Amino acid sequence: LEHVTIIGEDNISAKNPWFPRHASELDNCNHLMTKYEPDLDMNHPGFSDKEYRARRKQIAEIAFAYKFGEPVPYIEYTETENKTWNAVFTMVCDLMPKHACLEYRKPFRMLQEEGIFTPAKVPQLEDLSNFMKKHTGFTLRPAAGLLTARDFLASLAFRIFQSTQYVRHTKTPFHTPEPDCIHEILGHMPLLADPSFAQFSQEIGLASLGASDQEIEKLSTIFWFTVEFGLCKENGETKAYGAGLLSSYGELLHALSDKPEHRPFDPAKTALQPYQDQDYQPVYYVAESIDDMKDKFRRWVLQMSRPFEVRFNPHTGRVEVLDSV
Ligand code: NLE
Ligand code: FE2
Repeated sequence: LEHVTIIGEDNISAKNPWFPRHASELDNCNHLMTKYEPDLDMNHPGFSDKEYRARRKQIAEIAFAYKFGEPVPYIEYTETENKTWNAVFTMVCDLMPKHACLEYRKPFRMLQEEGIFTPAKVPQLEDLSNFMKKHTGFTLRPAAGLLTARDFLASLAFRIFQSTQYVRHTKTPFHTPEPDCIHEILGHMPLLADPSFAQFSQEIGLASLGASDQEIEKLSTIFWFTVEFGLCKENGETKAYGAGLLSSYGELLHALSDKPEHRPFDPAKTALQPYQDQDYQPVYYVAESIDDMKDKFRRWVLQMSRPFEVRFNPHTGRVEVLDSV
């Protein structure tokens, strides 16, 4: 093994961007993307709905005020919001046994047994955060909307998931192009409570720290075709593990139909695949299994060009930077 030294905060060369070394620094990693917002985008179902826009603002304020270490504030969801949750939850309960992978189905059942997943009410992020913490150490912090890829991926390095807390517009329960808490809760959280998947999520986060813009683009493309829209094989059948599929019964059925193209997951190729985030995907990548996907990803990450390595120290909660050149 080559000689490694831990390098300090000020010692990273100028061409490598700043990145958080501790989860408390994620208070600075909440930069929002402004596309498909109810205030700005005429195609958003909330664009002409004043009440919806006011509600979004109110919930966004909670995320802007949030500081590391605080519990995620409780939200009293409205009857309309609970009804939208109910519509999606009922469909997912129906489709999940046949179409979701085992790593999803198992925690899903536990969430039902613990009374966190119920048909009547949008679950509280704080309850989900505590649930995941017990199983994988993942916790949540509230996000006001779609974050930049760099900020979103950085939080995963600390096993923190930045989650929106508002609910999609009631006119479009089956699909929304932007994340909302139904997507985060039904799509992401069961899998973040699975130890193997949680580890993969942290690894993709660690790989993003201090990466170039070009590498961030590749990592977020891989994230898109795995964590968001991934399919995998299970006993000879194709199942969904992507959160964007498991929170959207419209797209789930599309993805598993013979309409879109299915290609084998191969990080070098998948990383270069252009995608759009407004409508159902025309192409999906199918992994042999989640573990196989993880292995392939790990091997691919080794060819990234960062001049240093990072590792997460679970005792201090800090990311350490190892100078390996
Ligand atoms: N299309 C997903 C849904 O409707 O739940 C959200 C995707 C967010 C990237
Ligand atoms: Fe997502």
